[in-house]
Amino acid sequence: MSGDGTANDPLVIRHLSFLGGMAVTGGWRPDQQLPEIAVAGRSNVGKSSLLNTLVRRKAFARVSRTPGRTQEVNFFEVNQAFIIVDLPGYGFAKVSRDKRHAWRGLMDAYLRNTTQLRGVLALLDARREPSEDDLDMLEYLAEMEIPTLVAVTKIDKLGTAARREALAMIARTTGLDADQVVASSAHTGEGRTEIAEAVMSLLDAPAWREPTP
Ligand SMILES: Nc1nc2c(ncn2[C@@H]2O[C@H](COP(=O)(O)OP(=O)(O)O)[C@@H](O)[C@H]2O)c(=O)[nH]1
Ligand SMILES: [Mg+2]
Repeated sequence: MSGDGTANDPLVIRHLSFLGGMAVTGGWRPDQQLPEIAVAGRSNVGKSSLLNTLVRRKAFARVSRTPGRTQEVNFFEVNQAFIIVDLPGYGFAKVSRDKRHAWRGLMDAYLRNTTQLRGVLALLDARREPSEDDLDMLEYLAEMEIPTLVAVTKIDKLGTAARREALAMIARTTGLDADQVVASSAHTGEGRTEIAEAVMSLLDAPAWREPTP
């Protein structure tokens, strides 16, 4: 069951709007004082696709044909109740070293400016061994003590045996328990219900930190 009906859907979408993007560090962020969930992962991991699955729209967040280009933090309001923060993808091989480190800067800028963050959905690609950037991101989130849910994307690309191996490899490399990692697919909708449930419970948690002056 991938949760296609809305009867047991933990996240029924009634209203969606794109609020805007923050392109430069210290830049704009929305006025809305709504709880936020941020989504992070390397460029091309399937972040936009998973966001679309989560909000049940085909093309709400743009699925990119030119990976590594957008270096923006984008804000989407859901049901006038919370905000999904689409963080820039990192680790695209063809961008310069400077740009590779821009992720950290944007993440820091976002964190400095939010008092609303409840948690991060961190994505890893099922077909790849977690990169140094992936591990850096997870370590960074752990150091900052930000509640984090890890989801593995594109699981539909693997057969039963490969899937088991991939999930074990990812658990081993990241040091996470296998049951802390949600297998997901934007194509089949697998994992959508579990991720939506986790998002809803993160939203109920207290803010990750008090505002800094
Ligand atoms: N098979 C499969 N392909 C996917 C999935 N999610 C994303 N993709 C493909 O991966 C590429 C990058 O997706 P996108 O959502 O733009 O990744 P982003 O750069 O992380 O936002 C696109 O060609 C998608 O069609 C998935 O769950 N299964
Ligand atoms: Mg994207």
